[in-house]
Amino acid sequence: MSRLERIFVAGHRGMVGSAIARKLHERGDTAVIARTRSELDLADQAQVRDFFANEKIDRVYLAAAHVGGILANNTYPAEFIYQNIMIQTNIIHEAWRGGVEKLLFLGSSCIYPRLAPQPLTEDSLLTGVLEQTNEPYAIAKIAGIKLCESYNRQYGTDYRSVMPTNLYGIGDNYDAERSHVIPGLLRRFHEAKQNAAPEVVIWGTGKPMREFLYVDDMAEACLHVMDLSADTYQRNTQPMLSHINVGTGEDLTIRELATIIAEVIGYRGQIAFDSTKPDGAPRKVMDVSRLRNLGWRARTGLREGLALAYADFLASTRR
Ligand code: GFB
Repeated sequence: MSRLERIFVAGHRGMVGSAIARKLHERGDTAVIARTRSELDLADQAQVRDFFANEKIDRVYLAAAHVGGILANNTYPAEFIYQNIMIQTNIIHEAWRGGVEKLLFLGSSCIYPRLAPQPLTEDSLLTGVLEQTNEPYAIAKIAGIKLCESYNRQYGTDYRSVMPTNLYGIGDNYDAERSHVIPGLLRRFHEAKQNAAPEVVIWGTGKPMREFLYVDDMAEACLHVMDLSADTYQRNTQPMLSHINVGTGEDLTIRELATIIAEVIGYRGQIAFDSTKPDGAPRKVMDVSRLRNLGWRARTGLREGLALAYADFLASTRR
């Protein structure tokens, strides 16, 4: 019997990593390798080196990252740049040393300039100034893309990068302060409904526009991109442009999002805005034509995804 491919999912306890691991388990034709933080500290180069030297890994999904919403990014910039640069550099370098030929690095739409033309195309990378609230995180993610490109150029590896739009879904972080807008608002509207509060306060002006992708769709996109042949992938990217956008291609205002979340939860009070909190980028909708040309498109509609996310939030309060 031939040996099963050994796939390392870095970050398998995070929202995206756990969704990727679920999909790989469902397929059942590979051996999924995962380590908790206490078993393997990804910020520790020696530990990561030993891991790749011993485990004979064939492919890596690099979904481990230090993530958070706009306020967390703005408040703890050192954590965001340090943790992410350490984790991704250790994994990419030691994967290469350990002979891993294929790796998929997960980035973010915040790599693109704050005022780049919309929808955001892959080639707008490094054409302008970044959004201030998450510049350190974005710089780390840009470095990750450039690590992959550089190892491909110099060492002939096949390391690819996917840039997701804002993600949400099962396994999200529902912390009131550190979370992204969807998990943050699910909690706030839920608590307001429970307490019969007359209004819910949303951060910022409500005018920024965002695109949202359900995490299971993201995981499917990751497997799809990883599995493309090198020929197909390179034909649709360029040697100097190794990253590819993942999203729905559709966005809405934060005000509209809040209204839908209120409906999903069944909250009937008022929605107010706290403009002392940052808005962040005015808009960041993805051009997803490259990924569509490669045969993938998102399946989960926003209302459907929000209902699933709300069910997960309710389950998380019981965990
Ligand atoms: O989701 P979020 O933190 O991500 O915020 P970003 C999106 C928008 O929602 C911002 C507003 O305009 C926020 O001001 N917002 C309203 C809220 N109420 C809330 C709330 O209760 N919580 C949160 N978090 N936002 C992040 C980056 O930016 O996007 C990360 O900081 C990452 O680095 C992520 O790239 C995808 O889209 O503004």
